[in-house]
Amino acid sequence: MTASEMKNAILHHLVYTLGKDAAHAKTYDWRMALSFAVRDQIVDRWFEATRRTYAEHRKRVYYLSLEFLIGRLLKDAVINMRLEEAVQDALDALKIDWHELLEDEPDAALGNGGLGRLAACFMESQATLGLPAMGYGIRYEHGLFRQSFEDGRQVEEPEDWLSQTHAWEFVRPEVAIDIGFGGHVQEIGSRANWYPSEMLIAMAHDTPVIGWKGRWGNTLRLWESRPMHGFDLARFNRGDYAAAAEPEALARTLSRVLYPDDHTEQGKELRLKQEFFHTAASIRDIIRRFESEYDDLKLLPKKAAIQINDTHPAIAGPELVRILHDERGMDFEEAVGIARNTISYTNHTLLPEALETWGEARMGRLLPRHMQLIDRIDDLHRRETGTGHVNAHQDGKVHMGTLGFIMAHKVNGVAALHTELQKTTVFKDLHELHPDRIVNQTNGVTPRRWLLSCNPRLASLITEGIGDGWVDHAEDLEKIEPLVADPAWLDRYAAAKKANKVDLSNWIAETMEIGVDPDAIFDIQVKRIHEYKRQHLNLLETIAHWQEIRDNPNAGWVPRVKIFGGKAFPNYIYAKDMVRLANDMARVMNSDPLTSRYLKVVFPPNYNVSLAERLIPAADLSEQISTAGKEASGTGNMKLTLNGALTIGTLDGANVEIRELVGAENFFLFGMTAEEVMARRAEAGHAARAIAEDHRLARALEAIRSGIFSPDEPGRYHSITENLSHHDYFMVCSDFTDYWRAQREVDTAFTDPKDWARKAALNTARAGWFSSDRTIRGYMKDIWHTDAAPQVADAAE
Ligand code: OX2
Repeated sequence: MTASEMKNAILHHLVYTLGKDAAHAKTYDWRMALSFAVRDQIVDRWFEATRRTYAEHRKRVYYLSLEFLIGRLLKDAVINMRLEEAVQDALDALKIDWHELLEDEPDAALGNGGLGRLAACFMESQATLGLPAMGYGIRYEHGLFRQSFEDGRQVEEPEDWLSQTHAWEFVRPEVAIDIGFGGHVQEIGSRANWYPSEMLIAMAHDTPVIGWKGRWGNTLRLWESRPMHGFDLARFNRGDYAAAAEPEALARTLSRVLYPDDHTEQGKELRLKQEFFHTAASIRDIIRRFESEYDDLKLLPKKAAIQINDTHPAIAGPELVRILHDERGMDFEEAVGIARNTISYTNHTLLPEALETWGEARMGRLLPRHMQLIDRIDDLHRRETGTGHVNAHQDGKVHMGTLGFIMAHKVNGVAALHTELQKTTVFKDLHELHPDRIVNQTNGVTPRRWLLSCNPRLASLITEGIGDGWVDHAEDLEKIEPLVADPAWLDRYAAAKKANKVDLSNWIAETMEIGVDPDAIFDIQVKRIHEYKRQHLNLLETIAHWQEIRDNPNAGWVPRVKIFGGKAFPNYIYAKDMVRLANDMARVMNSDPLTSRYLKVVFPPNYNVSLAERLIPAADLSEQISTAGKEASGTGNMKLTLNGALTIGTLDGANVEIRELVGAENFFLFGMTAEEVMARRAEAGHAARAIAEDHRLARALEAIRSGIFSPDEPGRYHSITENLSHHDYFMVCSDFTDYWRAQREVDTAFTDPKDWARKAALNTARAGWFSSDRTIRGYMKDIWHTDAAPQVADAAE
């Protein structure tokens, strides 16, 4: 597409789709017009992919996830369709600022963190690889809350990305699926009819997901809940206005908000209803699509693979059995076999508090037939394995992890260490019964968004050196290794990083009124705020460092900017205290004339995908400091590595694999191993001992206690200091000394800029394996048993 064709397309949509005259068009109108013009380019390719999938009777992958953290879509679409030049030139001709349009797009935050972002990267990689696939999620009216700070405290406000038209979706009123809850069951022999007492409708909204060079397009289908019976006109006419609207309001609440929990199990009825709503609509849609092509349900595992993203859609097993057995008349055992061979389950966490359970009473009331089927599935599983002690329904609860495991042919962990720990902890008994079921698929991230799009300076330097093959064969990044030996090239690598840091410094100055030195170490910890991720370990080290600088302000310190980003679950008081402490520290330290040249603390609010795209390219140091054994994988760690940040980290999650690939000498390792953590935790008084043995740690804790950071309320952080001194389940104190040592190694390494740049470039060169393309290929081979389709011709540049 030429620039002038693009310009005409934009103007056409401005006038005929948006009904706006160019003379009065605002940023929003131009952005929408551009989005529609770009979307037009995608649609034919998307259709072509669908046509081929049907014509060739290909197996489909269905990715069921309660979260898709997709972020903004415009730049992604422009880049993958290779329309950047045409768009730039067209907008120049129209005198419209491209960056202003990009910033105007709402950030679709239909997820909490890594789990949801992984789903989004997977959608993009599936499209890039030409794998016929469909993502199923919920079209939350309000995504993850918007975070702001008031006096340093986190304040949550509703996020409303849908208050404007969503440019990328197509509404499918004809794809409307009935969903029931409650009611009673009438058993007829082994089978049953379920008569729900409450009904609503799931309506589909489709967003095309286009792969690199437009070679393939898949669909992200998001369900919106709608009332089965609309508005009650009779009541309205009687003047009962509120009651007339009530059924509608109730039905719509199901897709109203995303639960803002990352790792806490939410024992809320509405959450269970959301899960069933999402899963039942998706399963019914999958069956409908299957039956439009085939008439033998026994073929289902050959033609469809259903991946459930954590346990949230784990009711898929019983629901599929219910359809096959109760509705289609298939023998029960055969139905379980078919369901199991179709479904596979990804586990993302070992934290006990995050493993979902539902009380049998609630489950029995909302899903009476499913409750019966779960008992029969347990019964069959006991007979199959000759054991009595592993049940999904146990101790008055339904354990969704066990249910997911029993109803899947493969269960996967998300990093090598996590998968091994699964076998010895959460799924120990199940693993002994089914030793071939657990497999590993180490996570990955899409290099299109997380390098090509977010870091154009580095991306073009790489492409200039080795061509653009790395974009869809990220392992090719290793071809830059020979360039790393060339001092001139390394200077350019360092210059690209520096320029990104200058951009970020300017943004921080403009938006937060904090001046930071672009030559300082940009030390970044961005992720959900949680004790296991240990932002407080970082904060304590920051305090200790600040104190040492104050002791001796002229000792030639290596300047640092500590950058934090992340949201705390609204009910997680401890995590919110950590946020406030960081902000209180920032206030005190940034205005300290003795230290502020050397140390700044910056916590931009509302961390989301777009902010990640801004921060990550500017990072020198990536903080991956979770208690070993607790972070299943991490994916931010991969994005930062790819963008040339060196990691300071524990042997946890994918850090282990990152370190192996980039080389131990290019990684700052510290802390106990998962095994050591378990042993140390068993020792009484471990925290007190660690504090007694490290005067820096003791002094940092004392500073918090003294109220230096909260003079108006000295006891503000009592719960943090008390917890760390006496309990410290996440081993902050026991890992502090080694963390301090590693941080000083970082300082020393940074004083040799050439060697630092070399290490950083080697991180980029060796991070290609962490592409989600590699991960998806792994799922295709080991779990889905499916091939990619021959792709549509490349979109020309
Ligand atoms: C996250 C995990 O905490 C993180 O380690 C992992 O990288 C990510 O999932 C993607 O696999 N909710 N979020 C996660 O797990 C749960 C549960």
